Amino acid sequence: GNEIDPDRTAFHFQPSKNWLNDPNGPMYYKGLYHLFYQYNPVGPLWGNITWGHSVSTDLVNWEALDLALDRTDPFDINGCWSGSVTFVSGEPVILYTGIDDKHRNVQNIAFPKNGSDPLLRQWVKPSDYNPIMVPRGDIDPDNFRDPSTGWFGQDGYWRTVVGANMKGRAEILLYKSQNFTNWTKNEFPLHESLSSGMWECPDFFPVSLSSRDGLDPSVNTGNIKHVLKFGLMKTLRDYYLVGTYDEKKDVFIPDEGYEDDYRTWPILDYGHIYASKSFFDGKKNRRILWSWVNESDSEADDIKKGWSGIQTFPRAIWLDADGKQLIQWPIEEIKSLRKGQVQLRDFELQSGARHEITGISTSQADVDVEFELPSLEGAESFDDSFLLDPSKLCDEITPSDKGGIGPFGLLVLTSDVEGLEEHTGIFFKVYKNSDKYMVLMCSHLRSSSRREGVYKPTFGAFVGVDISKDKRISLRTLIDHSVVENFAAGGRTCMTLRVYPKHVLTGQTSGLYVFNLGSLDVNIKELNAWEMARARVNIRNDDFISK
Ligand code: DQQ
Repeated sequence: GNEIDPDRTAFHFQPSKNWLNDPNGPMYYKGLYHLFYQYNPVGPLWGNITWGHSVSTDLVNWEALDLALDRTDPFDINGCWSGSVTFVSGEPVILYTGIDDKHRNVQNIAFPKNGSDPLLRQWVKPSDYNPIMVPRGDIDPDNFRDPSTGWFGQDGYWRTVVGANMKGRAEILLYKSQNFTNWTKNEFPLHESLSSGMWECPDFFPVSLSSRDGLDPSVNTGNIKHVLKFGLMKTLRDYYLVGTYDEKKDVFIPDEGYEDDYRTWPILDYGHIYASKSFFDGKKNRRILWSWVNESDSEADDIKKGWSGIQTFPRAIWLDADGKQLIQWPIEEIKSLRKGQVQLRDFELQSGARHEITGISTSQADVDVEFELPSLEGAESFDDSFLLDPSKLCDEITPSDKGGIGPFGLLVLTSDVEGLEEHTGIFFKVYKNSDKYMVLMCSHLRSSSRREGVYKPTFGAFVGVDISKDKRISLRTLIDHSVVENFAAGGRTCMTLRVYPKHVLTGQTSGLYVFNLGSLDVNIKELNAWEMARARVNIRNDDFISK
């Protein structure tokens, strides 16, 4: 019979069926937001990669269009892989990676067939230009991909960067062009690394040091920095470096303290995302980030449900006033989905307490909580070896260990009040390391699901915040059936989780709790939780129904 698919999300972007991976070429054009994405049109596993395409007026509700790019030409016959959009004389142009008839990675260009169609339904890939970049010399033809959004220099040249493996060295290759169709590789890469293996999906953009506003990719004056963001194939995580772009030398110089050791680089999201892509939203002058969230259940499950992969809820991103950290925060449009609300104020969460948040349904929810500590005395210390591996420290925290400050936080997607057999914890613990107080953020997935074949790691991160100032730490959590996005300290540290509760299969509803297992009482300064409405996301008649 027809059964509601319990893992399907209500306000996250996903196609009506089949496989999705990287977000591609997001843009705002003539009153509409566009999102393209890596898409297998014939099945729920990776393969036959094309560009799916959807449009939206508010980044919340989406209408599905036909494929934007398909495998039709010798230069992309084996796949239309990731790429970006650049506005050239006001018109959007796509740069993307094609897997050609010789199975090489090449870069291609595509133009709107009809620029006056705001839906940009059809794209042309002129064979007199394509491919526009081919792997020559030391470039490994299997690892040369993902052209970035272009930017325009004072010298009248366009630039774009492409990730490449050069005999074991990761290079962010820089290409230049006067007309956007004929490209020449620069002698030097924008940046390179020996430590980290192939870099995928490079994203390079300016950020303001004095405002949360986003900047057009070509801005290179004023009180700004540049960010180079990328995915490492080796760890399947996205990292970013903050630094300066020297346009004359065409190189990116990371700020002081940089080492060529990926274990020391900030991670964009310490949970489960990859291949993120940002764009400048000219409508609201902000930079918006999309990230692919892969499934953590088994391939057999994906085949059964007929789909795999979602995008994070769009996040505004900007540089913190400290000039070091990127801040990510769900875009304000999310408020249009909020319905019932519950609130706690100055609520004492005593040592050992667990308190249920009732009055709203919590499998589709937006939760915002601020914890306040009476003191930082009694914070435990940890071994320095955990500094580079916070998830290991998180692994050592168990419910029976009555620590110093924390663990305190949220339990989400819990089953039955008695026993909470299924539950996912997102929590904090405050430590003292040398003379510094450090906030550890953890997420335990070990009890998130009783289903077989689900990947249930522990995630950990040190939150980039100085808690000694106001002794407060905040957590924003978006819960949407099988995804939980977490934003600590106003978006300084993010952790996205996939959770596959089994209890919902028997009609049980999920619970939400605040808890404190530390020996110190914690005050909930304020907690607001909203039930969320279902957005209209690529709906077709057979949607939300499986089997
Ligand atoms: N996914 C695409 C590639 C990219 C990778 C292929 C990252 O272009 O490097 O689907 O997830």
